[in-house]
Amino acid sequence: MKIGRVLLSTLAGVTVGLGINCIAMAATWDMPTPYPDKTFHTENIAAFANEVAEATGGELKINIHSAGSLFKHPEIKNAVRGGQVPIGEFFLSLLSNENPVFGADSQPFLATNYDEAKSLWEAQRPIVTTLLDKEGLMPLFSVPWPPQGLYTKKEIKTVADLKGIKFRAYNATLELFANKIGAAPTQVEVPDIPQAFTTGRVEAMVTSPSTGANSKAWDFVTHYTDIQAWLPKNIVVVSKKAFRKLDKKTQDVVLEAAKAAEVRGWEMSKKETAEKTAILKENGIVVVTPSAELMAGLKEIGAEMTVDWKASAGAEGAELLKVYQGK
Ligand code: PCA
Repeated sequence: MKIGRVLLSTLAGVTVGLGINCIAMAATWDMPTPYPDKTFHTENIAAFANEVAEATGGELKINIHSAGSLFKHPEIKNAVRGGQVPIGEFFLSLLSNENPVFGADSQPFLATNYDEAKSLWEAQRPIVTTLLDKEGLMPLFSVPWPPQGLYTKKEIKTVADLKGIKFRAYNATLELFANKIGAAPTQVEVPDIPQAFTTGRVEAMVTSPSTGANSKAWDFVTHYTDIQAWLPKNIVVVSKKAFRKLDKKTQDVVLEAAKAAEVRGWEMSKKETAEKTAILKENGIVVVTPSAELMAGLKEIGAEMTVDWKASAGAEGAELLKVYQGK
């Protein structure tokens, strides 16, 4: 026993010594992301990775594995949590089953433009940070998608026109929304959208002009109704364990680059809205301003969902709304 202790402390001494040397050693972080390379979120992350590599003189290299190529989208958060990868990106509201606060940005018509989305994120961020912290994760930055609109194969004038349509969903909240409008939802990841339409698994979707244009929606739908229903966000998180292994200087570089990525990402998102809506038009999609009747019907469903969300979101949800609505 005694010998064991002596050995251990010697070993500890050696480890400390090695640790000091390790600080200057280069690290490579594999980073799974869910969306294809030519997505502004992925491009923003590539710029973040470049900045980190440059500012650390190549000491920290971030290798991006886009489009769910390393881990499937629903597995990314747990891959970071479980230490399989140090960093990853995912759609924040996918965690709404863990806590409804994660899904606030997908509540229909709660925040429908960039200013509101910003206020919502400011209210949401401290709660999200605390919740993720308990799981050994730290948020680095979060960026919204452009306002979500409706893609269909015909003109939609009222909620009733959506009845029975096979509908693509990307989270539980959108699935519920689709059910409430009388549609039939199926979960489909972004890289699988074109195939889901061409094989008839789905006939309509709610997503951004960005994802619609990138998926070449004109190949399978005819109308885009600009309902601006919500601005859901992606989030980039790092495992605290991996972060702690970096020396202070490198940690600061990562945090600075993350701050810059959030600012740049929001700007990129705003620019996307007009640019990608124009591309939809250029390719023959009829871009429609929604009828008052359609909006009233959709908003009624949204209001109903927000009441239920509030009831399920407990003290944290109440706190979020108090801060958000107080702005
Ligand atoms: N694009 C992603 C999330 C929201 C968006 O605009 C998607 O359609 O899954």
